[in-house]
Amino acid sequence: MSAYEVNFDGLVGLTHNYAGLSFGNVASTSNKNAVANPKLAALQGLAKMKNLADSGFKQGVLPPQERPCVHTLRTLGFTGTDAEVIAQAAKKAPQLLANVSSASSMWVANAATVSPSADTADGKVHFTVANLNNKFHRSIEEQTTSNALKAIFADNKHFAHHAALPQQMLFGDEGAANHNRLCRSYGDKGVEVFVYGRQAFGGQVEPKVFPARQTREASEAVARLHQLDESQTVFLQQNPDVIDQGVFHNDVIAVSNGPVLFHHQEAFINQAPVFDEIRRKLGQFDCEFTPIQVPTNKVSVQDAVGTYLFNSQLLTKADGSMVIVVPEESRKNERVWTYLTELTQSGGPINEVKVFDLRESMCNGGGPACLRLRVVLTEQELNAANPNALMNDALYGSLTQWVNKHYRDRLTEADLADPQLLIENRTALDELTQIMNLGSIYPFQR
Ligand code: SUG
Repeated sequence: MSAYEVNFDGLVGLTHNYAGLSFGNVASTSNKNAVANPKLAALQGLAKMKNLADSGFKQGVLPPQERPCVHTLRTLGFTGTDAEVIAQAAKKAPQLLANVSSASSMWVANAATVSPSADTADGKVHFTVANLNNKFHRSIEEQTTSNALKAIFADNKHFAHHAALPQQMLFGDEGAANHNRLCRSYGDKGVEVFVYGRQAFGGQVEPKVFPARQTREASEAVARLHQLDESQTVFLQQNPDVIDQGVFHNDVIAVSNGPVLFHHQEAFINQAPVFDEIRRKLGQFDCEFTPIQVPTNKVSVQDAVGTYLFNSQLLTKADGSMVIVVPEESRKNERVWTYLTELTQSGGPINEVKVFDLRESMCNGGGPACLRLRVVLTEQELNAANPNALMNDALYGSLTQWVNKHYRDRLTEADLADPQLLIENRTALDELTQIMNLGSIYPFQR
């Protein structure tokens, strides 16, 4: 059956700021205390969505979350009015206030893992919300993420929603950022490649400096929940040495599309036998596995982390060839740009580069691929999804107007203590749920 890959991008929230919350994510820690521009961040994201929609790709939007999350502060013992809760947290636990104020839900590659209906035993599209257990500021995203996904993919005839895995290190799950699907074309059965950073029950090698966020145990649980057949599932370990160099998710060093796996030479361990397994499993669907390996002598791991070459989107164009969507940082690095020029002229499947300025998100470690969640949908499934979450001229117009009306153009960590920020958030999000016809998805609306 024919199907589309719909990229749902996270809309950047009103509290986008640089609090240095993500140990192991070099951009996040090195930009701690920089001044953020939430309005620019949201407009940069919207410009990418609009450009890709205009180029003929199916594009969706996922809403931001209520921040600061007063609800979480209350569960941690802060009391009084909302303004009092924020004031107390700002005074007694400013780090906590920064955590519950992060706009990190914009990186929706971490929102959930999604398996298309072609792969699942019951023929439904399966979603498992990520628990994001490794970072407190991200672990509080799951409930609203679940509400938003259910508001967009509501029809249980087509869509199956699973709650996040237990909030425990053993089941550390970071969603689609560590999940790749290989297939001949989107509607065909494919092979789902789950990449993990550590095996909790395992004794395998682990990173020494930075945490491995995704466990094999979590990936296996998601594969079971999604009713994936073993003959269509592969588990591959990320190289712990690259995690220690700042590759905190697999999507910082590899990206897939159709039969192509574009990856760095050092991305995985035990690569050869697992690639053979992928080749064999794809073979059953008449699909030829097409890895494109980037050698270290052309692009170092450091270049990959600094430019987000692999945090790119690979999109299939109408004629079957692919475009690679990279951030401006990839153009600025001579080695990476030379590589990209060679790649697109090599006669291989990728023959065009698109460059976007996503600087505000990049400074927190979020490139083009972090900002999007891939959802493969048949025509029928697409028709069943909430149309107000699909990008077009009208939605782009309403959302840019909405951003210009509500967002600040300057935000520092000190500003998070301003009780007005919460009011601005709630006013804006209330309006957004109407624009996108989402119903009541936020704690303040329930
Ligand atoms: O989880 N940064 C995010 C970036 C996520 C990128 N996602 C993917 N690669 N798929 C993270 O580390 C930084 C927040 C701060 O420091 O203020 C942050 O959460």
